Amino acid sequence: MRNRIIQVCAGIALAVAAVEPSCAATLYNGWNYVIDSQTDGTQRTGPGSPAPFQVGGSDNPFEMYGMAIRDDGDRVSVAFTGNMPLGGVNDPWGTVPDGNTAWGDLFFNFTGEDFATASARGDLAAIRFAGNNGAGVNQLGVYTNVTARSVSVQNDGWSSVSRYSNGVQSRGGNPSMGDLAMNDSYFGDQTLNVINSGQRIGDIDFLSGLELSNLGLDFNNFNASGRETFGFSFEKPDGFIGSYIAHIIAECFNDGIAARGLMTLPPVPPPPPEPEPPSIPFECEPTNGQLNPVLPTYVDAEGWRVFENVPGGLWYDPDAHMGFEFQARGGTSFTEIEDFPCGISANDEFEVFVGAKRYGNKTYRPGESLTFPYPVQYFTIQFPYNHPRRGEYPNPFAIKLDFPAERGTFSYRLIPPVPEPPDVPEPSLKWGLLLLGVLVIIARKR
Ligand SMILES: [Ca+2]
Ligand SMILES: [Ca+2]
Ligand SMILES: [Ca+2]
Repeated sequence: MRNRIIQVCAGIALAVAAVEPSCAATLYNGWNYVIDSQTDGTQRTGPGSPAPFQVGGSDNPFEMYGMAIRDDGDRVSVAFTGNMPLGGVNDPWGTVPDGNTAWGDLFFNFTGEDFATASARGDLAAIRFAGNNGAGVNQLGVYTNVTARSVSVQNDGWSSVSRYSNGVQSRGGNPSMGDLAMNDSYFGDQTLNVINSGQRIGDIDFLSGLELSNLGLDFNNFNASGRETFGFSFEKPDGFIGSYIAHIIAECFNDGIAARGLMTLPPVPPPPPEPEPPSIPFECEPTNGQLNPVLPTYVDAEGWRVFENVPGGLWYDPDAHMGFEFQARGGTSFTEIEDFPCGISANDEFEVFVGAKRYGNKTYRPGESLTFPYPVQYFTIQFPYNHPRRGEYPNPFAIKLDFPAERGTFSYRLIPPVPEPPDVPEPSLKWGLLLLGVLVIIARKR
């Protein structure tokens, strides 16, 4: 989903109610975008007091359009778009003492407290990227333990949030803080907009237009590209974990934008996979008993190969197949499979079923034995029909069995084939043909 829009903005903010945020933050190509109202930047249009001003307009240098934040785990990138250059706006009316209205500082608040509370406690983080604003610190960079202050009034700006908001609405504009409503209690009514104090902990690196583009930045996707787009990145500080509110406000409080977001810990690389133990082919040698088993006394009309009154503890010889069923006769029962044949089934593995239940929940191999918990009258042994080693190991299938008494009588036969779809011969006919085939093979063997 990271390359797709998670939540599409409902156009630009014109149709949105005056105090509503214009658009919830939207993840697109790895950036979390927040799109601001395009009619809430205010600009003085002449000298004098009260100041004549306009709201919005593509020629309005204070209009902010959007902000985007990218979290790459160990690094954070931020981009802005709007009409305000990185160097700020020179004052043509002689009302700003330093002659320039600059960008404020970008604040991050991970505390869950409102902005003024977190500021009073010195719990904010901030990024100083505009060196000409009136912050209480000088160097550009990443700051923690930050308190904030307002420089709005000395930059010919608004003295409170409500005055600004009322001013915008009085000119038909839509005041917005992006993800937050303009009247959100997070801001209260103060115009805090630059760092007052803080501890510098790291640098920022400005990103060129090409670098931003290579990182996937695309404000055009939201119809929100201003005349100026710029950005920077910085190493993520330790405290940048969890949900946050980030916001930027111009020195004059003529526009601002806030984002709600979430930052995560850098992903921990998964441990390297354990090397698979090498697959060792099972090795065994057919026993004398398997190679020279007891042969059936006779084959009855239903295909049962009958062993009549044979001693227990010997090998008995069925043919290799996908499975055999064993039926005790004349009061005999089976107590134990004493051994399994070698070189018959795939990887020499056999499954034993008593009724429909697989016995022991395992497969058995040559050299293993199986003692039934009580003597059984009937069981089946099943193994893969397409045995890859059948050709290489032309050993006869035989099975070593024991009975409760010294001698017993039993029979075995091939497990009847699974019924076929209706476009083949009827199962009874097919079974008859197979039985005939088995008998012919037996006749040839003898
Ligand atoms: Ca704006
Ligand atoms: Ca200034
Ligand atoms: Ca705004």
